[in-house]
Amino acid sequence: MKIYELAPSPSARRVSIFLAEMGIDVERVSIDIRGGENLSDAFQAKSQNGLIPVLELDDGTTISESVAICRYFDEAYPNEHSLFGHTPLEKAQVEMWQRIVELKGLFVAMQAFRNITGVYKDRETCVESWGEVSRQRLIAFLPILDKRLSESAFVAGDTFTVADITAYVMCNFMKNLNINLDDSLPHIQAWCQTVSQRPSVSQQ
Ligand SMILES: N[C@@H](CCC(=O)N[C@@H](CS)C(=O)NCC(=O)O)C(=O)O
Repeated sequence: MKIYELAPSPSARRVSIFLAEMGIDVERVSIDIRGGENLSDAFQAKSQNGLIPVLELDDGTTISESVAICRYFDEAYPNEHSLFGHTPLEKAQVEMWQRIVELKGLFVAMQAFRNITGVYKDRETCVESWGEVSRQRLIAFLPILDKRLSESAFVAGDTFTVADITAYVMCNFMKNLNINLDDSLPHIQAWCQTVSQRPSVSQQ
């Protein structure tokens, strides 16, 4: 089994933190995405979306999309971590927050970065003004997350879940957009401090 990735990239980090939480070690193959290695025929044959990360199982089956990869490990390795929730209600709440943080936060941050910097202009049309709009949308989402974290210790409830991994990766990625967690976001600040001390995060 192997994971094709670029370790510091946000999507690869989501999987790495998840696997560290689970205590699972998987061989990694580094892909030079900025150099376009993911555009090669060899990589495209493995990846359903042309992006990293990709999990390749021993029988050659491949799985793209970071959350799908995390779900595979959660289901295939019976565990008590409940990173996707345990009860029907918890599972729904984790899914809800995971989707909210991804669609209003991390995905928007990635769009802002790609369009403002033009980092992938060799493969897509970049619109700087759309990047700026995305950056503002991300800033507008932060008070929503802060309010949520004033209500519960973690994003989806009382325990650390995959939704926290997505939110933490998003908060870390924001520095690439010159967005800081200022004092108007005290609950995100405190939660970030807590999450940053987890071995799955601090030891990578
Ligand atoms: N929704 C996907 C996003 C994957 C993604 O955007 N990967 C980026 C790195 S973070 C990538 O491969 N970029 C290379 C490219 O766009 O050509 C996931 O969660 O796996």
